[in-house]
Amino acid sequence: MEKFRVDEVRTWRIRLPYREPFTTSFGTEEVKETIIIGIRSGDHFGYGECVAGRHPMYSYETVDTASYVIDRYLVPSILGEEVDPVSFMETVKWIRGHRMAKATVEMALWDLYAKILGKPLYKVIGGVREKVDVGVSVGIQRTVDDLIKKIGEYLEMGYGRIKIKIKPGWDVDVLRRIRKEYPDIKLTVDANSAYDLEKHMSILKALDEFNLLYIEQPLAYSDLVGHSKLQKELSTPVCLDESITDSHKAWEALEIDAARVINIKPGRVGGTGESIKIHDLAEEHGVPVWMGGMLETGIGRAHNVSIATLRNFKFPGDISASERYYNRDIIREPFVLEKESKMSVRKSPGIGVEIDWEFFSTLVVKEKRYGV
Ligand code: OSB
Ligand code: MG
Repeated sequence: MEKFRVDEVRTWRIRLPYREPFTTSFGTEEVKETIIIGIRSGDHFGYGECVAGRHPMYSYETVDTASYVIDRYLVPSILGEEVDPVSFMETVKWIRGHRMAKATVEMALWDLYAKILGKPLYKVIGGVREKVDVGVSVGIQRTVDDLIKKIGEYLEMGYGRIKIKIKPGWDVDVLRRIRKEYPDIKLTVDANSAYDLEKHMSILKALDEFNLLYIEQPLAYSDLVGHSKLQKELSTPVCLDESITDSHKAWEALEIDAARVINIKPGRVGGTGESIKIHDLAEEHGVPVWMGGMLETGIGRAHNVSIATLRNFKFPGDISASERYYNRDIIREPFVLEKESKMSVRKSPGIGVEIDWEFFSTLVVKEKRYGV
């Protein structure tokens, strides 16, 4: 892999309200607060986006811890240095965890690397398709009627796979209603760790009757053995999301049959390189993967679409159109849903999107520049 010199790094903390609040079993988010990083080598810029939330609910990382790790450790490790995305991850291996912070930088380096080569990122990493299958993740609603209406709207727009967020008390009855209205749609559920193996086994077993593609992250993020035990009781595949923090965890889960499907979020696992490792490991175990989402802006979304072109991405991703998340995206050409519930990867170099700087500048709450 050809190395390049990092001449300048800029970070922007931005705040952008979601079109509507997004509720999961762990809480409600109303505003995207994130870090966009821009890394320059000569005339080329690569961009990355942090997926950490404002509060440590989905992960221990937050936008503040990521900001700290990026400023204190990651930027100094690349500034003025000859790097590539793989060597960067080697260099910062000694920093334990903080994979969302690392991914922010690593993914910007991939974008930059591909731009220097003058090739689209998906080609550089060996993607095999130009359009990826996508779906939509629907948050917990005020009432079941509201949820049914919301699902109806997304189906109307053309989304071919619906994922709903569940938690104890918002599960079996809700699914029964959905299946009554929509017996044949591709349907999945995501519990974000809301269930307990001992306490909720009967509810979890009852999920088997709804013909779900998989059940995402029912138990605690640290509980691989629990998921393996649960899988023995269920015919529906268990899918892991927040449990899979890196490729080693993926290997552990695969070895003990704790995950028959894996949700890969590059921003969660340390970036593109680690995502490819998990993708390959899962494939060796005969396990399909799909692209998760963290309500990203167009920058993170462009990375996710590029990576979802890899061979073993077999289920539709949580990659929806820009307008599903935001009234206005930070990129010039927002992502749109195409026919047959697909989304196109960009063909220009790198992740192939351009920031809409005029709009972007109105969202910036803090800006930093590091020069050589
Ligand atoms: O568990 O997949 C999740 C959003 C924030 C935090 C966790 C999750 C999600 C989603 C959103 O489900 C998926 C998307 O970006 O469309
Ligand atoms: Mg999830």
